[in-house]
Amino acid sequence: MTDTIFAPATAAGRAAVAVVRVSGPATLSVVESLVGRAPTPRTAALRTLRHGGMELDEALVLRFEAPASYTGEDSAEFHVHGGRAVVEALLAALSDLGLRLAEPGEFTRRAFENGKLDLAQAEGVADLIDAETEAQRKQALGQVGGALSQRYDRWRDLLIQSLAMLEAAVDFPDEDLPEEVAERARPGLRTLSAELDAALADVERGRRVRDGFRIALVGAPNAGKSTLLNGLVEREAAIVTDTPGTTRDVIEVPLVLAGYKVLVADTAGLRETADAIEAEGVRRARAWAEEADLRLWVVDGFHVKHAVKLEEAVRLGDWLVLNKADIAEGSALDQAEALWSGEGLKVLRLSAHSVEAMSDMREALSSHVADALSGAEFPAATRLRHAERLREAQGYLARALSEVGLEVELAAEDVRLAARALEKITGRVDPEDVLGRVFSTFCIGK
Ligand SMILES: Nc1nc2c(ncn2[C@@H]2O[C@H](COP(=O)(O)OP(=O)(O)O)[C@@H](O)[C@H]2O)c(=O)[nH]1
Ligand SMILES: [Mg+2]
Repeated sequence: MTDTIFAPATAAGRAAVAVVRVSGPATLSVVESLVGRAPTPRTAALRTLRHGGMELDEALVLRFEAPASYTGEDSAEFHVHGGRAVVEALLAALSDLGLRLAEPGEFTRRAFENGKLDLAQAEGVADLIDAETEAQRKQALGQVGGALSQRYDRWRDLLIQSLAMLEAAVDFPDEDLPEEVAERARPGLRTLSAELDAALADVERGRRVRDGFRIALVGAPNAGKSTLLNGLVEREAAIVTDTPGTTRDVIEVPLVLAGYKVLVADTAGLRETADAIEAEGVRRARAWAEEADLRLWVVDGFHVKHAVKLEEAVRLGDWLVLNKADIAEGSALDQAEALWSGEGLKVLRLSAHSVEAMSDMREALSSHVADALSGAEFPAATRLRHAERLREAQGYLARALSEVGLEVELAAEDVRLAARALEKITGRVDPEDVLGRVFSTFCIGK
C-alpha cells in the first residue's frame, strides 16, 4: 500500500502562516486523530490541533478526497501559525502517527503517477516555484497549463495518423499500391518536419528565458570591465583597481532586464600571462564568452590606438564598448567607431563612471534581450531534455521522408520511433531514471 506522506509546503522560518501537507490513504484517519471531527472535503474549517494529550495550535484545516486533489490521493492541508515551534510540533505529531516525510517533489510525482499532470507540466510546476522574473513566470505558467504538452501531443497525433496510413499499406497490400499510400502520408510528415525545424530553431529561446540570458564582459585588462559591471548592476559586485589583472575568476551577477532574467559576467582581462592563476582566469573568461548569448568587448578608449586588434572570438552582432570616453580623444574614438561598426559590431561610446551612461546602457541591453527572447509563440522547449527528444523525432522523420522511407515498412518504423520520442517528453513512456531525475530537482513539500 502507498505510504501516507507529509511535508511543510511553505519555506522554513518565521512567518504569519505555514502550510503543512499530507497525502495518502491514511489522511482521513490522521486528520481525525488531530482535530476530532474532520472538515467536509474542500471546505476550510477552523480546528484545534491536538496530539498526545497536548494542544498544538488553532489551525485552518482543508481536506480533499481522491481523486479530486493535487496528488489525486486523499490529502489535507493544515494552515498553522508560522512559528518554528508550531510547525515542528505538527511535523513531530504526523511522524508519530506513522506518516513519512515526503521526498523532494514527491507530491507532484504522485500527481504525475495519478494522471493529474504530465511530465512537461510537472516541470512547469518546478519552474513556477523557481520563477523570479515575469517572463519565467509566464513561461512556466503556460507549461503548467499544458500549452507545451498540447503541442507535443498534437505532433504525436499527426504521427500516429500517418503511421496508421503506412500500416494499412503494409497490412492490406492488395487495396492500393503501397508506394501510393506511403506517398499520401508524406505531405503530412513534411509539414510536421517543418514545424519541428521551426521549434528546434527556437529551442534556445525557451532555455534562455528559464536559465537566464548570458552577457559576457570581455576585453583587455584595465579596459573598465569591472567598473562597467558595477555600473550596470548598481552595486560593487566586482573589485575595481588600476592594477591590471585584478579580476581573475568569472563573476556572474543576476539582473532583471525587461522582465527577463539576465546573467552578466565580468571576466579576467584577456592577455598573455605567466601567472598560472591569471592564465586559468583567462581560459575561463574565453570559455564563458564563447557560450554567452551576447559579448560586450570593452576597450579602453584612452589607449584605443593600441587596441585595434580584434579578438578572434568576436562575432557578428557583438557589442563594442569604447570606454573612458571622458578622458579619451574624440578623433581616436571616431576612427575606432568607424572601423568596428564596419566589422558588423554595435558600437557604444561611454564612460563607465557616468551614472547616466550606465542607465542608457541598461536600456539598450533591455531592448536587446526583449527582442531576442520575446516571440510570437510560446517556445516549444524549455529544457535540454525536450530539445533532445525533438531532435530525435526530427531525425527519424527525416529518415522516413528520405529515399530509405520509400520502403513502407521502414517508413512506418521511423514514424513510430518519432512518435515515441515525443511521448517521452510528456512522460507517456519513460524509464524510471528520467522520472527520478526530473522530480529530484523539486523542493520538499511540492
Ligand atoms: N576615466 C575613466 N576611468 C575609468 C573608466 N572606467 C574604468 N576606469 C578606471 O580604469 C581602471 C580599470 O578599471 P577596471 O574596471 O578594474 O578594469 P578591468 O580590468 O577591465 O576590470 C580603474 O582605475 C577604473 O577606475 C571610465 O569610464 N573613465
Ligand atoms: Mg576587472
